Amino acid sequence: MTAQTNVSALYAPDVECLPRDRLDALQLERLKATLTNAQDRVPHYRRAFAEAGVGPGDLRGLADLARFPFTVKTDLRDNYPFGLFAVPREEVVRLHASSGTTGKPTVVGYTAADLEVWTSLMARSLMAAGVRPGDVVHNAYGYGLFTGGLGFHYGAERLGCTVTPISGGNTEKQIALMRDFGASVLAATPSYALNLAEVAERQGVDLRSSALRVGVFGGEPWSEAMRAELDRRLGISAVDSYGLSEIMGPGVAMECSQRDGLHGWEDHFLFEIVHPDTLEPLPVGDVGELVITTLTKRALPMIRYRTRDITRLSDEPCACGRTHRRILKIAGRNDDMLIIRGVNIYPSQVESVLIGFPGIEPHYQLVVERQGSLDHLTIEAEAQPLIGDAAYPSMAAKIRHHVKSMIGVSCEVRVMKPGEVPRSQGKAVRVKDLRGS
Ligand code: DLL
Repeated sequence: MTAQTNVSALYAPDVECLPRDRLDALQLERLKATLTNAQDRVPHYRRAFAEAGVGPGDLRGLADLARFPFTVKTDLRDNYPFGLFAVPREEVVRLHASSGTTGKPTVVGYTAADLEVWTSLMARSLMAAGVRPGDVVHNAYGYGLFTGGLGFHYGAERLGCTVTPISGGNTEKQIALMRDFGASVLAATPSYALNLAEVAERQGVDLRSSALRVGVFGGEPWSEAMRAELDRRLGISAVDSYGLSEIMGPGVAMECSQRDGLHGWEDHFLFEIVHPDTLEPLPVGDVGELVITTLTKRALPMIRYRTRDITRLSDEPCACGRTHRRILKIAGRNDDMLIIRGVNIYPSQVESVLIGFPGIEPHYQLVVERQGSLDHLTIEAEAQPLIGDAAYPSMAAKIRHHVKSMIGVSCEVRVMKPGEVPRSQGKAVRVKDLRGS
């Protein structure tokens, strides 16, 4: 790709290519305003800052942010529903929420100005991913309280695309509409994209020879092996998209067409990596927990929000010309990490082993049980349709061996019949945790 075509692919060239020192200066200015606003308008932050003995006046450089307290998911729950809002409820024009498996949902709010920023960041992100004005975007992210559907919807409209607001589910019908409308972009969780690929193949529809060109996938961890699988089965370039509702929704970070890490939009967010146990800030390049501070959010400013997502940052120059640091592919959430006989593993590592394994489909679940004082892992992996069940035991043994040698963990493997592993309609459930039952 020439420099010229790279430059023309930028949505906001001035900001996306801002030199590091100017990005730092912009962050510092916005951070000061955010901390002051949070202290003045949100009792929770006032209290937390006082307890830590810090205030906005202590911020001389970006490194001083480390003196401020973290915000965690329970802070949102404890202040349910609107207690962390920094504006009167009447100024909040949109609410979203994450369902949460236990207890109260996490509620987030947006002013009209917040929605404007979100929309333009989504348009910027889509452009970075290779989407162009005029594309037909099949948006299979869930619409509703989940931020995926509406986030992509408004961003794609802003960019000048034609959007099909299909949401998740009704998969057979989705294939027909993709074909009839000439969808060139698929926006979905990677697990639902796989479900769509499978249903299309079953219907005899070859999406590889359709107009489909780009897949914008996120909302859950997925491996490079899954990327290669989706590229191949859908005939697309699959690009990673990261975000979380507490910070905004999708549009926090997006891969460019280099597909080598996600540019985090540093004019609106400040990214840190901290040690997951000591919570000490780590230098760029080290692996740890991603912590995000919002720099422009009005309704719900977030100071040092602990995402629980494990990754690392890269400030290596990117061939696309964008200067915003990259967040490398997220291995998984701290909470999803399993410790099996002392070995830490994420579902996405198992995914990497299973995808491409002879006779196995890329559908899987991990079952965790307690046996005595130890956690025991069973991998449920699905056989391809033409494999007779007589072959299942030897396939299971081979997978077990592979998992042991690639990840270093001993587990049981159950080969399941075609269709037995539940298909994703949105975010896939990768772990069945039977330890509490
Ligand atoms: O999943 C927002 C989103 C929608 C992002 C659509 C991208 C596309 P939540 O429901 O609040 O928001 O879930 C956020 O999902 O902390 C990660 O653990 C995980 N996650 C999101 N994107 C990725 C990704 C949306 N690309 C939580 N890779 C985050 C790995 C991801 N994990």
